[in-house]
Amino acid sequence: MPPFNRQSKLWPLVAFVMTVMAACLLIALIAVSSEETAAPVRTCGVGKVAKNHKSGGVTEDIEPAHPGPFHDLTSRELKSLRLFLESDPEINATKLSDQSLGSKALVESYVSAIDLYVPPKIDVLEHLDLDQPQPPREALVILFRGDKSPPVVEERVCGPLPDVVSCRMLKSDKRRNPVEFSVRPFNMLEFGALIEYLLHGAVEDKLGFLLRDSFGISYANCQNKPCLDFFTSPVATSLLGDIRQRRLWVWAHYPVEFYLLHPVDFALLAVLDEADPATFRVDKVWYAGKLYGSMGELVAGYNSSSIPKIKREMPKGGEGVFSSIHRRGENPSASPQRPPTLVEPDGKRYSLSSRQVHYLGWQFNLRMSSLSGPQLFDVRFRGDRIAYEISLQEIVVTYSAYNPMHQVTDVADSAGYLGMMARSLVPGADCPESSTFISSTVAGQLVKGPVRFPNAWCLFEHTSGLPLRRHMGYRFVHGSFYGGMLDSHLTLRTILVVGNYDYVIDFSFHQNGVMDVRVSSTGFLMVSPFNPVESPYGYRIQEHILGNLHHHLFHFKVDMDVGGSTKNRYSTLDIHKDKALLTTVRSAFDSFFNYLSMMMMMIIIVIIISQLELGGMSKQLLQENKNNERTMAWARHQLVVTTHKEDERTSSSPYAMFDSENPVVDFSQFSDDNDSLVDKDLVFWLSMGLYHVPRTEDLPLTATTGTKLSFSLAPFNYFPECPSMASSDATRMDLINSKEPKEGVMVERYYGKQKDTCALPVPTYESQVKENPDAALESSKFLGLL
Ligand SMILES: [Cu+2]
Repeated sequence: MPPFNRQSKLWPLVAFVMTVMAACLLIALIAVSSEETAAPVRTCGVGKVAKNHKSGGVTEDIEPAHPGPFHDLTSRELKSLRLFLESDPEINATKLSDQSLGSKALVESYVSAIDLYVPPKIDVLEHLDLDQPQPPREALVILFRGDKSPPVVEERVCGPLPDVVSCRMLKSDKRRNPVEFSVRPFNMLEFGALIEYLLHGAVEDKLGFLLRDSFGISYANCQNKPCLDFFTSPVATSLLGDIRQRRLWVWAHYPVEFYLLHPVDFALLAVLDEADPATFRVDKVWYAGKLYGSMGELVAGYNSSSIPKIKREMPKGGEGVFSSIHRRGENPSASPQRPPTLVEPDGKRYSLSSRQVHYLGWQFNLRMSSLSGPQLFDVRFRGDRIAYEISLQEIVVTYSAYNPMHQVTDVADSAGYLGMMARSLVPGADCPESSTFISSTVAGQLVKGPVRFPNAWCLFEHTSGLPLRRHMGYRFVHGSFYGGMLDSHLTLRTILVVGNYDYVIDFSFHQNGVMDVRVSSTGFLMVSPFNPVESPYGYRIQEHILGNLHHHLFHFKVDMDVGGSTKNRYSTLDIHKDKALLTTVRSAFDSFFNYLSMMMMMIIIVIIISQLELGGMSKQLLQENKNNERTMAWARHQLVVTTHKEDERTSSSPYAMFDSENPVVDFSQFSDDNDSLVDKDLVFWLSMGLYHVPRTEDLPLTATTGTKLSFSLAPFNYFPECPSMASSDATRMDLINSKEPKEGVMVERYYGKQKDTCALPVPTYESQVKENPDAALESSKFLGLL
């Protein structure tokens, strides 16, 4: 067969193979080009961002050039104020670059804290409601005047911001100014001096050998190992009988995570009456369950072996110790999976701009008071103002114990400047990853210039998984139908870390016009060294420690302006077996709402009506007007109603930790004038509390389950029907044909039939932390502000 013929017979085969290859190439080409042109899957929560939402749902960190009346002080304002304070000859604040811990620390003029001084309400309302110019912005400055004789604490109002021209002394009928130096808030300057002069000085000199003998460790000379840690319990001036005295119990703890769960049975009572740290001295000493009049007395007894002694070894730290919070134990999940997460399939339904939030009919302004923590202003629903101000006032914990340190421990946490304790909320742990994180900017003694804490707040929309409302009509005779919706709502959260405890504070806004304020407690317990004599005061929860019974108390201010009106009435609805009696409360004395006795009463704020629901009842057990109780007079009642007064801005002060001999703010005076409450601008002062009996399950951390306290503001005959009826979140079901039920059911989703998908956002927190570790944990910079 000639080659030609063979080739001619091969041609059809070659042609076929070529055709197949060409077809394959074409298909591949089409596939590649369609991959290039197909729309990528949208990331959940991104893409359809609500109007004015400038942050893209990650962080809100823009400081406006012209901040509104409630906006926190901006970096620019803080910087220019600082310069004024340093250059003003009367104030002469120590320059930031000159600041040091130790010897000079307390004898100069120090800026302890700076906060926005919110303008008077009347001026703000004229601005908001009557289009008047915005009142000038001013700052409240707390100055430690160690340079004065006698040293004092001054509160000054400085303004106008940003170009300050004067700092006047704050004048108020309800609080004195200046304030005794002895009742000043805690501060790192003092702690630095305490360490230098007492712990590393006199205590190490006299008791170093005893501490090493007894506990294997002392406060100093620890040979490159950690030394004893310390914690302080203030002794209130009412217990001392002299407001000029300042005493701290300084307890010793092993330096093991977490140190407060490792107390050793040793403490000293430090005398810090004078500003000059060279005068600091030790008064009494507690050792092995006994109190000694001086360090010398203890040493003499120890050397002669005439007193009980202790012999303990330093506990091994690391992941295995009971007090660490590394994961441990058998994982109930054989193969770990991620927990459920939140997605916002169509983007965010809220917006945030210049600290003002809008969400499905709600509107409010948020701010973080450096001194007292979270505050909301001008809270509105459907355009109507409900409250002018909702703010945390104070957090108190009172302890009981046999040992003198815990016995006197009645902690008023605003001495730690509550707002400065809100930092570093963690996405996916403290807040949903979909949250918008909001920064706070604060200034203090030990930092050069304003400090920005990036994640001081988080804002997120979520569902509790609970229906807000629903009904399923099953029966033909009454009609078969269904209507309901999940309770999707917006929550603004901050977490205040006050020493050992972490307080989670949530403000939630529901679609039916109800707003909740909730406090949950978590964190570490503060415990005592175990001793059988402590048994009436708590339970032994580990070999060496006893968890002391204590009482958490929280105080809130709610300045209600229902329907935008500053003329409100307060009524109670007394519920009997067969009737409910509405009573208008006419005076402040009559407004005292006490624990337990009136459980069946509702509180109603009349004119255009709103309802206040109280939760978290617990009676303050301290004896009235005795010892520390005087400084927390707000805790005597669950509710007190007064009329709005600029002189009664806060129910507590940063001095409350020490000032019970003569409280700087005495809340009991707020109702002394027994104001008429009829058609007046009413302020509701609410206290909530929780007894905490520590148990082994509080180790290593107290959980938030069972520790939540809350109050709600709800419309009451305000709207003709439930406002959530307008929500497109609802689902309705009907029979397709009510006469022929077998034809089936029709499901209506009011938000439409959307079938698109979105992809989970890629977590970015780890890379943010890599970029700026100090945003999460202090790692390269000291950000201590106190
Ligand atoms: Cu507790």
